[in-house]
Amino acid sequence: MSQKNSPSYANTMYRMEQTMRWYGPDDPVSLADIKQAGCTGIVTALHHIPNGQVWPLDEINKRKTIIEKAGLVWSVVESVPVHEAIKTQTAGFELYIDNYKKTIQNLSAFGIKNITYNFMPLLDWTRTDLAYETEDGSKALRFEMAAFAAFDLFILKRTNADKDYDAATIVRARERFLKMSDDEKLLLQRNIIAGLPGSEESFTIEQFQHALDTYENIDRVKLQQHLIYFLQQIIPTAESCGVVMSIHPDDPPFSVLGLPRVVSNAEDINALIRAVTSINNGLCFCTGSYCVLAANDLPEMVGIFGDRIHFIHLRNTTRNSNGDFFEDNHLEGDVDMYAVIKELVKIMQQRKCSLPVRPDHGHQMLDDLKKKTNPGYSAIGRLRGLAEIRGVELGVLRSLIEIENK
Ligand code: DNO
Repeated sequence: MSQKNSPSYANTMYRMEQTMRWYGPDDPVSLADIKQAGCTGIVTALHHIPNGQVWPLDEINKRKTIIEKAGLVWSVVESVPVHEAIKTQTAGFELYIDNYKKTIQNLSAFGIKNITYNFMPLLDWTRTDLAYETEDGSKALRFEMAAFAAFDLFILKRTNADKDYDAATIVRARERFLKMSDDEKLLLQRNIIAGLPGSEESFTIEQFQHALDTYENIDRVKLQQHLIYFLQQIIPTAESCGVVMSIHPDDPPFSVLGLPRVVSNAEDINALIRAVTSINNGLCFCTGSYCVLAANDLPEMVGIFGDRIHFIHLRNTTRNSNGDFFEDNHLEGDVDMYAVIKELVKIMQQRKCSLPVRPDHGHQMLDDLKKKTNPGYSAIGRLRGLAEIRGVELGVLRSLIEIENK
């Protein structure tokens, strides 16, 4: 913003802390690239530490030092994964909770105070297609219900899977499956269960069938109880170290493969807040995930839960009546991004703080189409998304200032 055009008080307003996810030293997108995109913060995790183990102080320090040498800060941890035993409350879960607390303390010792996690059974985020060609030739991530049901019914062959789909979806799934080549079936299977970037679990079909059995007796109510128990244990530790915990919503926000979901809408969030009222029990507000449920009113949710939104993923999705959705350009799709950003800007002024925001995913486009990229995490698509978001934020801020001064 040029000095001449910007009123000086605009500089006193709180703005988004611009961040990007970085998968560590092997990420094809470098810290220097992220800096050039205009970010000041990094969102990362120690993906090499096995799920459930304490993150050692020296490993945290090593990662933090690399980030700071590049002139950036480690703003958010995404994610400290929650061990499956904690979700199912099976053998060893108390020990894994203790380990989780120690990891919170260790991160806090280095001034890293914002931790994201999710409580999705077995799979983290799920898509059927990682290279869906959009109108302009760029590639997006997509969830196609018929392909997903085809996997469930005819590849995984899950018991009673047919009860989870309506008749029309089953017909579409069968047609879809019959037209798939063996390679396409394998790719679909890999997309769904072999783990997308950031997922800490990866399964073969046999392993997955076995893993599904661990949820045989766990319904929505039980999973919610387990999440609340986990929060009751870890939030006092987070509070005593000044760490905020941000839960990522279910992606997609509905039951998949018969697995229960507990963080999909405002009602789910309210249940967590009622049980553990501390503000450290917070949210990662992921617009692209919540938006897939048409009933979720995102700007309203920001207004209601604004005091406990500690981290924001801005991403857009376009859905249709078959239950499909694809990740659209950041300012196109079903998320009213202007309205969401406007609410966030207001919340930041009320709370007198900047909140870390990352452009969540982006299309694979331009030069990145020729490169090997982490699906959703190529540089140029995210750069485009961030630039658009930042432009909307500036417009909102300036118009709020003008209204105030009229
Ligand atoms: C996908 C991400 C998720 C997210 C985790 C948080 O791109 O939004 O993998 O990091 O669910 O624990």
